[in-house]
Amino acid sequence: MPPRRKKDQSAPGPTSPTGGEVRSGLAGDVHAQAGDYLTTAQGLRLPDTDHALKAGDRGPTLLEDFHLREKITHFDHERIPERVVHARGAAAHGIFESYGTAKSVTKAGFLSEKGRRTPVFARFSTVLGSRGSADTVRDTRGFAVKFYTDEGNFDLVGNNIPVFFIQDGIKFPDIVHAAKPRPDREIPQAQSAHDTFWDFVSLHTEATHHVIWNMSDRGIPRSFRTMEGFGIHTFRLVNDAGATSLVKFHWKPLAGIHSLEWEEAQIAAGVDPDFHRRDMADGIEAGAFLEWEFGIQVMPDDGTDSFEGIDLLDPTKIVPEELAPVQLIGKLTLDRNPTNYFAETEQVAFHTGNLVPGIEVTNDPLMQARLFSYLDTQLTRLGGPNFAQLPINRPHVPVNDMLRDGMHQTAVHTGVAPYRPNSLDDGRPLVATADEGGYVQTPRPIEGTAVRANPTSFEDHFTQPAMFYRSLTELEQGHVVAAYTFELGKCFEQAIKERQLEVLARIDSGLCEQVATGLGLPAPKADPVGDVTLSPALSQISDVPGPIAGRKIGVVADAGSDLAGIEKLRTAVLKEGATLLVIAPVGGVLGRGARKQVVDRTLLTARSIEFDAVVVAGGTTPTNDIKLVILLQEAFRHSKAMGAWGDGAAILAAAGITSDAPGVLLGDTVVKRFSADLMAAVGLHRAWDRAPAVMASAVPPAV
Ligand code: HDE
Repeated sequence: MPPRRKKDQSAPGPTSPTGGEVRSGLAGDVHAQAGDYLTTAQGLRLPDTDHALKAGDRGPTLLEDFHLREKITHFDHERIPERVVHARGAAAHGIFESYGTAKSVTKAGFLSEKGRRTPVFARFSTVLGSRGSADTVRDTRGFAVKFYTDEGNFDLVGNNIPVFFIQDGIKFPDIVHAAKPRPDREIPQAQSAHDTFWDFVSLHTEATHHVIWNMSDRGIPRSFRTMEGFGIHTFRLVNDAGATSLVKFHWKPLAGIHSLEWEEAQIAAGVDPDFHRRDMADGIEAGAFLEWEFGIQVMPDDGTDSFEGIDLLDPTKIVPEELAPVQLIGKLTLDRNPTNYFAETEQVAFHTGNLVPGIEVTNDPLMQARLFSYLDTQLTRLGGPNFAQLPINRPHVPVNDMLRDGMHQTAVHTGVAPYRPNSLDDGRPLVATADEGGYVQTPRPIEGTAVRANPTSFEDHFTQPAMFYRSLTELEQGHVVAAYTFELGKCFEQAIKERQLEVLARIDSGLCEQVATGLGLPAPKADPVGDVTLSPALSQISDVPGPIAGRKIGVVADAGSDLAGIEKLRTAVLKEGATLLVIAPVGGVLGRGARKQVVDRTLLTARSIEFDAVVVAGGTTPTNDIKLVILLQEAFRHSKAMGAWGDGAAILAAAGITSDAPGVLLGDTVVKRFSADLMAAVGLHRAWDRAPAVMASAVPPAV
């Protein structure tokens, strides 16, 4: 008898078309890994997969070994081309629940019906790096969501930055070639701190707005769960009565918007290149799901394609939230990890042209080019035109598309008349009117002369970057200055640095002067943008503590520590959906019985970047282990909440951390108050009052 296979532990999946339970949770892979015996791809049972067939045990390998050849040939072709951009990504399944509040503007059922739940798959990515690059590099993040609605798939393929580098899709290969590694040496990987990037963006100044967002804290998010998301382009929504509105889509993270410190991002890139994907996967596994509210800014569709002087077809412009508030229309919860990275995260194919009735496109020239690109790219990446049949890409509604044959056709189509009109298949498939769910574009007048040109309203490249910069707090502005100074400091060509300083001079003279000082160059004179109306919503620092679900608190301890105190703190932390990790000099278990504490990290395996707060337990024996000093000092330098109870304070003090610094909490014991203060401090993300002193040493002084 063969050994019994363990029952699959993954979440119960849907039922396959043939009625069987689908083991991986994806529809349609009923034949994968079925049966108990190892077989060839043809189903032949195999007696051995450890030895090739040889002429004698020392002899040459025989060509007739069809198992060896099949195994190696398949292995040789395991990789598919990675995405040209957004190659590095991680994804999760979830549910979108509609609040029903969008009913007045769209007839799309998944948005308009209160309480309707729609399955989704969301993939987050960096843009520049290859598949194996680090998560925490300074870059834009992709935020792509596939909604499997009951009217077909809708894909919102957005980013965590609300504007884009270019106004016209024809420039996309240029910006990507400039930002990718230099073609001669293929360096640097996954970053914009190099000559070709700054060469291009300093010449192509429509990139200025996107670049300043990249140089801000938005370029180094703390985690996927703390990122905002944006559809960027203006979409046209259509309601039941056929009335249209122009909208911009927003994702608002319930965990708040938080970013890394630049030094943290750099450390994480080496210490834990999987920092973001690990946070998402571990969080989901621990029940700390990722959550966003979905919102729309609604602008009248009055034929001008503009609003309050802002050209809504220009993807380098935002509509400030103070002018058009974000109205919340639903909630996204990511609550299930993929079962197989390749089958789901790698093979998912997003397409901006995957639309449903009630959601239409506009004439934004960037959006128009995307409508071509996403279908086209899958032909190479997924090896032919049948990628919509892959389980992760299949809509959850019946498909009857008259598309036939092609590479990797997996459907066994019936009927003889995949054409319309026909009589041989009884005239089927039928076409649907709008009332029957057919996607009927709202008629819109199109006229004009064929020209290669932008409207003049696209010409202002500096007002909104100035609005962005001046709406940030001083601390956030300091980060922007530091980022430009770092990136341009990594360039070799003097002319490129000087030209970019001229761009900065047109945004804001203070910004330009500080970066110039850091580079040791004279600040050019230019006419910067004059007074602008600020948009406070652009700053991500808040003085109201947010939820801490999914965050991590590290507690330094050893066998002599107050283990009962640790347990009390753990109980309080778990109640908020956060995690407590014990850090000790060596691994194993501290204490015994009810008070025992398992060591989660040793001083060798712990690094400050993993923790949102670091606390020293009372009773811990002082040590002069340099790794502990580095851990505490880094957490302090990165303005994280810190604390100690009892004589644990002496260990903090030995690392130069005393209670007079903001955000350092000391208590006699772990009483309720200590835990509550600690969690409120984590909810603020950082001890912001401590940050200026730390920044002062990192940023060139204002001139
Ligand atoms: Fe993309 N983009 N893009 N892009 N994009 C791709 O599609 C492209 C643009 C975005 O997780 C590719 O399947 C062109 C804007 C995300 O799988 C490719 C233009 C925005 C993802 C492509 C743009 C995005 C992609 C690469 C200019 C934000 C990852 C592989 C007209 C609103 C989706 C693929 C995922 C992926 C082309 C502009 C976001 C080559 C030509 C603007 C999040 O088709």
